[in-house]
Amino acid sequence: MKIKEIELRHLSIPLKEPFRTSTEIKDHIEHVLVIVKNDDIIGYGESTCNQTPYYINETTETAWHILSKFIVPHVVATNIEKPEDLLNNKFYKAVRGNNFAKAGIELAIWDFVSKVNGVSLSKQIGGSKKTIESGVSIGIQDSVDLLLEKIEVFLEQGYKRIKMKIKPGFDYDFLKEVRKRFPNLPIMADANSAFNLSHVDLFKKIDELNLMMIEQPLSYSDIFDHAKLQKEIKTPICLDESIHNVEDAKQAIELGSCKIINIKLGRVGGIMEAIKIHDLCKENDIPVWCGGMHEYGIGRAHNVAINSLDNFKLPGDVSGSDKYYHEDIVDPEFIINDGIMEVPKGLGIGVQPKMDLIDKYTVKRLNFKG
Ligand code: OSB
Ligand code: MG
Repeated sequence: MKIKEIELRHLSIPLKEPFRTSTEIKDHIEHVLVIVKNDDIIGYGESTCNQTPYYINETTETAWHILSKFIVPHVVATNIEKPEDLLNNKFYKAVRGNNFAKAGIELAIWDFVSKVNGVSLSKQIGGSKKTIESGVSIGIQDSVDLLLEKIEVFLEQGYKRIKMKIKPGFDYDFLKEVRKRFPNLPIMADANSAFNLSHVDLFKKIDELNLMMIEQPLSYSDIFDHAKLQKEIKTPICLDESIHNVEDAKQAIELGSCKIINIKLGRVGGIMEAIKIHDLCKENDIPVWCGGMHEYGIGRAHNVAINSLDNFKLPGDVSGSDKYYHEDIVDPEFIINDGIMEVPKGLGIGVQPKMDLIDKYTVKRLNFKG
């Protein structure tokens, strides 16, 4: 299948509410859409790194730079029968790191190839689940009362697992109040690397609260110290920022750095690497779950598809479109019923991009023709 045209779009969409983590506060999300076309078929991908380098070193602008200068010009007009053909493209392969940029086009190719094959993306990648369990990630709030109020609202909407962001000073006391109010709720905490090994005693105290897991407590680049921390505490550690590929996952598992892994398609460079990590974790009895980057509907559709693999045993940060945006760029939007989301059955990503909304939120576009 010859690709005839690839289009890049830089979008900027306001969030319904600002989102605060240990590293930043965001009120809108900028992602790059990658649209791969021939005469009959269009594949859609989303580079989901955000506009700031405070979660990972990539940004929307670096993804744009890498895609527009080093990848897209060398992929347009090539033959792609399967995603491996992209991964074996020598220009694509030569780019080191920049996983979120590379994932943008990898995901578009997966959608494209599934549509060529006449199947859903979930089916194309070997997914077996028809529905997935959905959790919700809540940013840092100004007070315990506000946090409890937020949680109530999401529980009323049917979400069954709550993740709250933590940072030094917004940690044990807040978690304790949430646990007191909701004795049986599956609760997890995400530190986005805000702590270090001097905080071991704090984590031992957090052990009392029976959390499902604590996500990325230590440095964004660390695997070693997490192993030391995991030996000291009962709460399972889940790695997010430090896992970029299957080799990182292998080291983390062998060292005992975590008991759970968060897979984000962008962070690991796309679906192919995500499947490798999923399979390795399955062999090692490490459950995985799908993390989120405040995706628009296109990125969300890819998340739902990967979530349909069987070792995605824990609810992911794949919430309904209305948790994030006033209007999403796909039809239908993603919705949650009693904490459950359906895996689309249509071809490819299974949802239809709304070009009028995509135009409305586009700040920059570039077309490459073969
Ligand atoms: O650490 O999981 C994270 C959003 C942006 C960057 C990093 C993270 C997050 C979230 C949001 O937690 C999850 C979501 O998309 O709902
Ligand atoms: Mg995280």
